[in-house]
Amino acid sequence: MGKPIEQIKNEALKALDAASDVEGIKALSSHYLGRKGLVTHFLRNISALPLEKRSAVGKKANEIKKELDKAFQAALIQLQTRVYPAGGRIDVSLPGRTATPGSLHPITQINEEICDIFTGLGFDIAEGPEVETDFYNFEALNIPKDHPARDMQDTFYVSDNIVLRTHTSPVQIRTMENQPPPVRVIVPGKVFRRDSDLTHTPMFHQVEGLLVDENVSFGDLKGTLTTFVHQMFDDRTSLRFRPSFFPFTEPSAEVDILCVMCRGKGCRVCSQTGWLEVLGSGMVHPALFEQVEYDPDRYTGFAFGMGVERIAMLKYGIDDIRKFFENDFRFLAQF
Ligand code: 2NM
Repeated sequence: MGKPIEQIKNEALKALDAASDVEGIKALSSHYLGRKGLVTHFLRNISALPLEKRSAVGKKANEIKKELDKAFQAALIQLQTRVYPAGGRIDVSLPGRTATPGSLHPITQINEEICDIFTGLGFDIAEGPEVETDFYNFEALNIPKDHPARDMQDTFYVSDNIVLRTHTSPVQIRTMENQPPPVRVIVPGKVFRRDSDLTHTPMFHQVEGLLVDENVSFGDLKGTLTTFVHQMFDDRTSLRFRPSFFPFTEPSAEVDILCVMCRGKGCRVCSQTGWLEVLGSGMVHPALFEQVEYDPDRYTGFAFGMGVERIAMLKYGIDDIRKFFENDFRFLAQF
């Protein structure tokens, strides 16, 4: 008959204690409970016992078989639980879930491209508050009390004297207050105007620039913006400086570029004119220098401003500005 069943059980439990991996436990289970296992063998040989012993020994052996089976199962589960602390069992044969890589928002990309071009020309980047005082947003910029831009219809007022900035120019004023010339900065950031249609959203992004030094001329303005346009689009893109008016610059000019769609032939995008307006610019008004205590007889400067969404729309051929802010991945994933 071989070893008594109690001894087989004790040996099995001792071996199980020493087993440290799934393979080891499965081997033990097979060694004791498998088709040719010791317990199985013992049960099969019960018929060789004297009749009066068979029932009790058989009952005991069956109990031990169950007990060992439970112990092996429990050991396996415990081991698997220890390896995967989340508690679940992991099917390592399942394919992995692919992580979809994100990408920068197209406005962020174009904003960075614009900033890279100007930092390459030696400009520093300046930033400032999006909630401004009436003084920095309007007064210091020579924008008179009755100017239409100051109307409640056009500007978000937080209170009588506090507004959401309508341009990033207040940061240029703050920069000049904080340092003497020479100044060479660009100011990217969010701005807010009460306007909403195919080409306007109540929040949009601007990059404005300011350069102040001795002997700065309109020629420096033209050269700087020409270099910018040639790098942003390509160097076959001609520029046209068209006289205009801004309270903070004199003289002022709108900058048009040759239509990027039709190259001047005339199309829907350029309203058959062959030209696209992309920048405002001018020589800084002496009243602003007085305001920040720069000597207007010694210093001159130029300034300019552009809308990042507008540049992005022209560069990518997008006809509705609102697409940038709907957060539709099918749109955003294209850039
Ligand atoms: C524009 C157009 C023309 C401008 C002026 C200033 C400064 F420095 F004087 F405050 N910053 N930006 C400016 C001039 C902005 O945007 C269409």
